[in-house]
Amino acid sequence: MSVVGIDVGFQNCYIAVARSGGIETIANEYSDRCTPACISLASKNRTIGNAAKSQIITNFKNSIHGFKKFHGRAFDDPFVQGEKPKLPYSLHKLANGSTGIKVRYLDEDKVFTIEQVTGMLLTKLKETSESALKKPVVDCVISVPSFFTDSERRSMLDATEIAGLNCLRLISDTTAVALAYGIYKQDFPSPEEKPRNVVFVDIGHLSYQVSVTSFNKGKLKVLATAFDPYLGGRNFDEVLVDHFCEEFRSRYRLNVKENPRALLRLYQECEKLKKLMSANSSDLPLNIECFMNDIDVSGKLNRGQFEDLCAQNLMRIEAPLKSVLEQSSKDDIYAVEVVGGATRIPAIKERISKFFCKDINTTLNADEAVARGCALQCAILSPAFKVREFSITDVVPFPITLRWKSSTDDSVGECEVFSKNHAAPFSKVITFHKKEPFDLEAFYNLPQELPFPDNRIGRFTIQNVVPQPNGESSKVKVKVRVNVHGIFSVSGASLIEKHKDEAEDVVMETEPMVQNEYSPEEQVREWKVSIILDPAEGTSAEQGTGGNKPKAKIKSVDLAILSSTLRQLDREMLKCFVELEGKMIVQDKLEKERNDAKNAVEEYVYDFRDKLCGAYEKLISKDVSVFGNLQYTENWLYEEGEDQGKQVYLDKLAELKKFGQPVEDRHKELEDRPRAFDELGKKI
Ligand code: ATP
Ligand code: K
Ligand code: MG
Repeated sequence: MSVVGIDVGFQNCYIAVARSGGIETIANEYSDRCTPACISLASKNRTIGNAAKSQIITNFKNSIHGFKKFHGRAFDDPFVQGEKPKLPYSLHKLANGSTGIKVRYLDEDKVFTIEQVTGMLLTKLKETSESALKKPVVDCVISVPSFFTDSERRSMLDATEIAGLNCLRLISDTTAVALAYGIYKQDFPSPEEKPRNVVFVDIGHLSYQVSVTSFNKGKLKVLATAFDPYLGGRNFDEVLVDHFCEEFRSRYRLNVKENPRALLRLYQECEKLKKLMSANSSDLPLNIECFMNDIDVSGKLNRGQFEDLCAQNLMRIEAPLKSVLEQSSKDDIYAVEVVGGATRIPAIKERISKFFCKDINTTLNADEAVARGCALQCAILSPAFKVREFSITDVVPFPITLRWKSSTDDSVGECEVFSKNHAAPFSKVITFHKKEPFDLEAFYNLPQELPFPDNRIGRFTIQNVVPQPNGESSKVKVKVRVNVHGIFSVSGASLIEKHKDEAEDVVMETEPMVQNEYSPEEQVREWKVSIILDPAEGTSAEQGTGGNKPKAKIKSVDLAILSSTLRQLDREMLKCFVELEGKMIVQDKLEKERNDAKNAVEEYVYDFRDKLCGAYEKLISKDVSVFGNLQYTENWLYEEGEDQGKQVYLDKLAELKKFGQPVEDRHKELEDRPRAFDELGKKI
């Protein structure tokens, strides 16, 4: 069984795998540990990762990048609408209102769902892992921003399914980092002692995330998270792009924003300049040849000027740091660890350091820590791998409330089932008194805190509820859960058949769920909260311990639940996407084989001709048909041989070899002869 962790970044993806020696970040076929989150579609195939990134400018309408945040979002979503004019490719409103991406692929206009697009990227990452591990990869752990809502997380899981992956856990970026930080440390306080609190900061290309996490020996507990979902390296690129657009307008009379290709080039050059500025404070040049209308452009900037231009962005660093400290009410911060590419900007580091009045640590690999944490989590969850015992408790980032209609009057009952920063994963049981099937509506109850415009989670219908034989309401126990992926669900319901002598109360019991599905040690806490809650008569609460009432005479019947969640991808559709992805994989493979066959012909022609002017020169007189044959084939490759099936190239190569092989054989014979004499000489 494979153990793989994947950091799917807005810009950059990393893969880490567990091998017998430990966790290792792996490189792709370009010997690059970073695989760009980029897919380029063409008339015969798709390219994904590094090769796609190099086509962003040449094939700009069909090269998809910067798509991670479209997961789970409607086309009409303000964020999606805000991105639309900035994108070189087209977005498309899907029948269910979701965001699709429209491209030209296989000479047809095609619309892909966001799950399909990320599915393509994951296919590539899966293949990279498989070639590193030399075995099939199915199980994995994938990171998502801590502030991803249910709809975004479910969409991400669907993408993993399309790629044929089995995601054991969606883990928050900052939690993965905390795990990578903590698992090897031996000097944490023991479980009874005061924990050690560490702040983790991850600033990537799009987003900024912070967490406060407490560590004791063998465990970590996330206390709080905060974020600015739209502050990352990209904002700093944008500032530079705007600056140079303005400069080029006045100096060269160029309207860069009207030319998508030029704009993309400017983005790339500005990003390079930004990175250079992290290491140099002197004036740095920006030169682009043949930028627009055959004009070469140039400009320069230094770090001081850059920081002035970015003042607005830099001001946004403080708020999430403040928020996370307030939420966790911690002032004894042991260390501040930063990761993510954008934390290399000196001004950002300074701001963070100043806020905490302490030096910040960069002990973790800024690019790879998230992927490594994911791989560690995968190793912990995998029964095939032995790792140090380590328990991970995450938080519910946004409070979740259930709402239901009273069965007796028009009133509506509501109960916050998960408060902000509640431990997760976690299950609770709520008990209702009902005579008929009923609906539970789940939603995020602090919409103003939600970085998502729709606060609905879903509707869950508890089916087959019937009254007691005597006509009274039945007791219905409903289990609600935030699972290992951070996704809420009504995961079970049962009808309790009452007996005369049973006490008549309605309770909401809380029970910690099995946290680590493969290590059952780590479970039950002694305490139990019981909240007495009667939907018909309002809500009252009572907290206590225990709750070990005798339950001998109770019989429970499982009830079916009908769930419909926000922008849920239809299961039939998903199956269809899995199949489509499979077809595209085959198509890419065939196209690669065809190209390889063509390249082999080309290579043979060039190689042989070189040798004819060198090593083979003496073997063949110039007039021999060999030259003609090579010339003919070369021309053919540019004309009708340009676009043929694989077999045509294989045949062509065989044909070439028919006359080439005798020449090669003769050459080899001549080469071997003096060598044989030499060896004979040595023996004598
Ligand atoms: P996200 O976490 O938002 O999904 P990501 O994980 O893809 O995005 P990272 O790979 O952590 O993002 O960081 C990429 C960002 O870091 C880019 O904006 C990149 O330009 C920036 N970056 C990388 N190196 C440097 C550097 N030396 N100086 C300044 N910025 C840098
Ligand atoms: K990344
Ligand atoms: Mg990231």
